Amino acid sequence: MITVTRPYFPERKNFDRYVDAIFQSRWLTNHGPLEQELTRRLETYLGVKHLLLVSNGTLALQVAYRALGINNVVGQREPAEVITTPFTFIATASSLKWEGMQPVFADIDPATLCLDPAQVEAAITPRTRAIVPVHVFGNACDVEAIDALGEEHDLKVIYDGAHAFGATYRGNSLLSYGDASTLSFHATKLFHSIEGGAIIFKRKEDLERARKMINFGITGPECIEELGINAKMNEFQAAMGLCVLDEIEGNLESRALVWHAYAQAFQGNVQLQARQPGVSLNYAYFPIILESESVLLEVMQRLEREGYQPRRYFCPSLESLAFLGRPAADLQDADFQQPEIVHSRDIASRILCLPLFSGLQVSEILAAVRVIVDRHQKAA
Ligand code: T4K
Repeated sequence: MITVTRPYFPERKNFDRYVDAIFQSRWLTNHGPLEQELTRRLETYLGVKHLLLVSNGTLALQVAYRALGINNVVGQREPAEVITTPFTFIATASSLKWEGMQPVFADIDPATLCLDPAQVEAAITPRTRAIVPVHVFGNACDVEAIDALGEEHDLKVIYDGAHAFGATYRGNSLLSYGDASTLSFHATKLFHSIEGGAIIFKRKEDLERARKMINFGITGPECIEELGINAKMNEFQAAMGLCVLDEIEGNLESRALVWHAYAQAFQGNVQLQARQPGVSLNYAYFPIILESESVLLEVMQRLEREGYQPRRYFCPSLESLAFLGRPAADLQDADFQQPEIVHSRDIASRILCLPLFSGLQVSEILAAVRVIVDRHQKAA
């Protein structure tokens, strides 16, 4: 079965070299030498400063919220509100709820699939503390408009850049916008460290606060300065990250071949995500948007018969999940109205991510392309 993704496995010999270094140093975790090397190399590769490695992309979000103080509302009875997108992986919104904040969903732009800044502005209330947009499938959000809203309304902006590894916007790293951006290095991502993640902070003082937080707030043998958690990356994760990074160019080239073959085959046939002008391609995902959910279900069934397992990233649209909603008592609050979500619901019902990973041969996707294009021509 050709699944939607397959983890990248680097050269075994290269991995063994890093593992030998771990056995020699006798250092396994807590800011070891490989974690430090990976930090430096990622800052250079991504063209960013103030990067902090953490144990996964969900903790990257949670630690970023805390380091920026958005969950900490003194003298306020209701939880802080944070505006985010309903069209994303569950972790973007569940991490907010988990940290005691209330996700408020604003609708997406139906072409780029990223948060619509006008909808964000309409959702701002006196209780709003932050905006958490997602560069979904590696596309850039409207970062200028969103950063301007953050400044104008004194809101922190944390971009969930889990899909945006290596993406640039107008020549600079897409991860350099907002107060912070987060990354996921999960095994299924184009760059991975088995599990892992990173936060890129705008300000050095936020990085330093977060660095303490991910090691229980400990700053010395008898010194615990503040509340913290364990979110450190260990040396085996860093070793995998280093050898995946050693081979990143070949990985990207291989993904690019498949990505462009899909793009060429579907151009003018099937609706594709509109790229934000100025954003580079990182070949992270290949989503297609079908005419309706029933067409999507039929296409999925036929693809499965041909040996493909695409995925409905991201379905359902998250505003539909009751456990992310406001507590019942709050619902009577006249101040609050969950903005109406139209586009995210619609897109979530008919979007499908096709198989895309390094090593997948263009010839292996042809049957999938045929199934989809045939179905489209039948419908037209
Ligand atoms: N924000 C956003 C926007 C995100 O997309 C994510 C994660 C996060 C935050 C949180 O970051 P992390 O805390 O995860 O670092 C996968 C990933 O688990 C998840 O990291 C990712 N987003 C999400 C988009 O995709 P699932 O539920 O689709 O994973 P799973 O296990 O079904 O794997 C997908 C396919 O990959 C399978 O069909 C087979 C293949 N696979 C997977 C694994 C783990 C393999 O062949 N081998 C493997 O070892 O969530």
